[in-house]
Amino acid sequence: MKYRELAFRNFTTVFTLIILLTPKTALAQNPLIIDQFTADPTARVFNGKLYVFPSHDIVPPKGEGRAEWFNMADYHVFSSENLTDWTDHGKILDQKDVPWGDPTAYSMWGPDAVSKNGKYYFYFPTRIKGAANGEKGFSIGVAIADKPEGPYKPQPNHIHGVEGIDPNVFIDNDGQAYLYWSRGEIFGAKLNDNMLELASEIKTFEEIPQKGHIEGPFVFERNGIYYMTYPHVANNTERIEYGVSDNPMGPFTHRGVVMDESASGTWTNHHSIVSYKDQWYLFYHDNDLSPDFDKNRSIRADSLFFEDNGNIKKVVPTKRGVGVTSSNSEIQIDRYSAKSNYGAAAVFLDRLDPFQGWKMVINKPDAWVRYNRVVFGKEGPKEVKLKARSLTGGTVVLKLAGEDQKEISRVAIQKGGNWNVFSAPVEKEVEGIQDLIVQLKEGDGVEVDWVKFN
Ligand code: FUB
Repeated sequence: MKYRELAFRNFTTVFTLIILLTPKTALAQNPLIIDQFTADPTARVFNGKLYVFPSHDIVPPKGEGRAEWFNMADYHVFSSENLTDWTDHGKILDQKDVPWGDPTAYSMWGPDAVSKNGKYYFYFPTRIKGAANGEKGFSIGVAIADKPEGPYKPQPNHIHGVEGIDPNVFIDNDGQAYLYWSRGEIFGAKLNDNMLELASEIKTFEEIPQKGHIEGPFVFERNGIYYMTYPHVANNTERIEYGVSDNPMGPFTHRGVVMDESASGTWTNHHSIVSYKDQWYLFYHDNDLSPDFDKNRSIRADSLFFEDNGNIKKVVPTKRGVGVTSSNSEIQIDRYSAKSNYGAAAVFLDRLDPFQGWKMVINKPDAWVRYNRVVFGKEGPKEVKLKARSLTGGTVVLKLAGEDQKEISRVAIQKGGNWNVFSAPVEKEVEGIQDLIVQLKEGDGVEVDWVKFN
């Protein structure tokens, strides 16, 4: 092989490796991740950053996995400092690398991760080698790392005595760790200091509803109250409920519902609750990127608030999600905070490729969409750009929400079938954090992919 050819080959190999190994960053509203399916998110704060450990729904290779069911072969971890920019740190564990697990099970279900004594412990369920289908064949394993992003090394064996799925580890203020999991009911036990073995009898939380499927426990503490939260099918599909106690091992008294059944009809929900930079959040999932098949899910986050007596206020799912959005980024108004109840809808850019995301279709005069928490710099924007298209042409007005709904710009969208970027000057001073309104003023309809200020 000639020197130049060899040099080129080496260059492309190194370049490909760099691309593969560089963590991918993306901007997000809800769902948080749109280039792959994700479910069962456990959010944890490590070293001042928020990490999310979800499971990873996939469509398995032909002839593998289980048709019309959950299929998961590995786990990724994601992190964010501002809850807007998310980094995918890549794969942290594969079913093929679990010594005790069935490498063909596609059953890497809801995980958790905690930190103790400078190490990171990743808890995950999977089917034991040689076990039959069903939750009975599952156990929970641990993989250990020096950093939240891994690499994680799985232990040779699963945790002795544990049969089931959906591990959750809670470490109390005195350092004692507890493991909770489910298998039709919710179970819990103390963990040894090494975080790898049970250190007490297994308790079944019988006070938690016995009727209707129950799974996915998540325990946390706030102001001396221990909260046991869990998805439960009280009616048709899972909703997130909770009980409280003065002891991490219960008994828990039922207090209410954290999140109602999903409007989309997605049968599962699975969540975690975390406090980050003085705000509480609920991480959960729905089927945003797969409206016709609810076993390909997508993780979401919304703010969570407490009543003065410690009760959790019900969380209403939003598309807007959490975090602020820079006015200089492509503002995805299809992830709106609110919209008129006529003439405005978010639809996929390409129905055959949901990973491309959504567009906003506004097709009635005065129909509008509001996108909250856009951050403008001190200088203020001079120009606004819209990626849009319109078969008939139209005028889009941009306003700031507030009492006088100040109009800041008018953008003419020329008639034509192709996507184009249209711009117009911003006529008013704009600074600080603003809620933006995008409204159709003239024309029969426009489609907007994003809005951006310069
Ligand atoms: O993701 C597979 C299973 O679906 C989880 O383990 C359950 O909690 C439910 O979300």
